Amino acid sequence: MITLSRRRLMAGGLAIGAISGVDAQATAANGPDRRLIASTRSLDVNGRAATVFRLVDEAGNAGLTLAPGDQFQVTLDNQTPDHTIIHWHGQLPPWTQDGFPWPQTPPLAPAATRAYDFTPIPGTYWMHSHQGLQEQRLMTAPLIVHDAAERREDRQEIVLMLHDFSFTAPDELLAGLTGQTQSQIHAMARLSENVAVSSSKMPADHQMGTMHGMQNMGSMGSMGSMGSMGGMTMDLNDIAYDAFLANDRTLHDPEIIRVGRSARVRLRIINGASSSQFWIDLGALTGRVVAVDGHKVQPVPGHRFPLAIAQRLDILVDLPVGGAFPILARLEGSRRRTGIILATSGARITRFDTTGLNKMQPIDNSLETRLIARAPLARRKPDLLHRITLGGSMKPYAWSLNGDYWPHIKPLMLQKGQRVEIELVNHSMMAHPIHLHGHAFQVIAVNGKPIRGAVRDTVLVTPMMGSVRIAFDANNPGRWALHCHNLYHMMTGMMTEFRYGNIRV
Ligand SMILES: [Cu+2]
Repeated sequence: MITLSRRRLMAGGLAIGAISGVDAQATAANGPDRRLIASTRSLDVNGRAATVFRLVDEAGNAGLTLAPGDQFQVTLDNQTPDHTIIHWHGQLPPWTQDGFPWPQTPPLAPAATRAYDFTPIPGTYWMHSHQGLQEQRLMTAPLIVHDAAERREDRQEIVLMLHDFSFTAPDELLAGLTGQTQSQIHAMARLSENVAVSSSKMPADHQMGTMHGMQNMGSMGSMGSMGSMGGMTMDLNDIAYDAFLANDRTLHDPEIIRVGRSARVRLRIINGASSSQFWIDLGALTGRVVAVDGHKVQPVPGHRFPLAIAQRLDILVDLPVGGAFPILARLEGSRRRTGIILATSGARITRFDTTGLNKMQPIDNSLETRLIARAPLARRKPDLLHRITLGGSMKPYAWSLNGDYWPHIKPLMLQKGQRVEIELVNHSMMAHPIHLHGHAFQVIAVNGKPIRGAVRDTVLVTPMMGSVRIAFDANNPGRWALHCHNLYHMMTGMMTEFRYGNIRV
């Protein structure tokens, strides 16, 4: 089904051409209408071919890059054999264009198209499927929205997208975690796409027993690795992946990006992994973090920064001399790594192993507590406070919010115009990157300590009673998901809904 926007109709013949798919190339050159194609492709990983998804623009480039002032006027064309729905992660569209499979916004059938039209916010964003486990099969891509000020900086822009990759089918990975059969997994995947059921009780066949909170400290899964924090162990890395990809390549055969001597670079780093968190390691270079999740912050200098699942970092780097400079993403709790190489002309490029010498610590909120928003929320007392407890365990493998498992949740209600605060408290042994759809929030406290932190869309809540408080203005009426962005946590229940009071469902 295609809805013609008023703008499209006014744009006349060329735009109509794009909608019927006749002349998309010419239209792209002449107007803001863009095509985004979801399809499959073959990807070579470690010398072995895998069939994965892709999201490309009309020129075949991954994702979308919008110029300053461009409207997000996009026709999504599903050329895959499966239903799909694409979420514009971090963007603030009307809820019916958010790309979440609510009953009112069902997934897109094979061979169908759907038109989108909203005003994007500038910065480093990304897009990914919100259908089943498609994200793990690389139905992900960058979504870069330029602003005029960044253009004037005249920096070389380098997008670095990270993935975790397995040759094993994602539903088998999930089955391996939960101990369920594939048909049970398929039933669970269907549940996750359905309407939230207003119930705080799990159905009998999903009863997980008393496994919330810290009672399960002794029964960790065998697949995961562990880190230690204050003498206690925490869970990391639920899945043993076959590879970690930086712009679709491993560190054995990395992307080498040519830069000028004393180049001025803006790295736009996107953690598009399904279940892996990294330390970004600039090696010999020093960078300045100037934006997180697309939102500007006061610059923070450094050479190693944590990056939770779904988060983004904009880092400015000025090369001091010529040479080859690896930009590494090092898996937390592991020696494994991926990355790209920046190289000036004639630089000797050494080979890098996909495992490093040192095992990395778990990522933490050490950067978060140093961030200061360039455009903070106005100071205001909250009208509404929701406390959300993060629970779950590796065995049995299931994750919850306030003890409820999606879709058996009670929507959290809010009203337009309210200042809302959410206190996220993590009772589990694992960190959770929590993402709120449709709103940019400010981090206002970490572990009980107030900060005037970053504005962003995904925040890490550290394990073992770690807490984060976020605030946002309820200015985008609709139904909105809040969930853990670890795909396997979301799929086993760690999702809920924020619903504005006047929305008909
Ligand atoms: Cu989680």
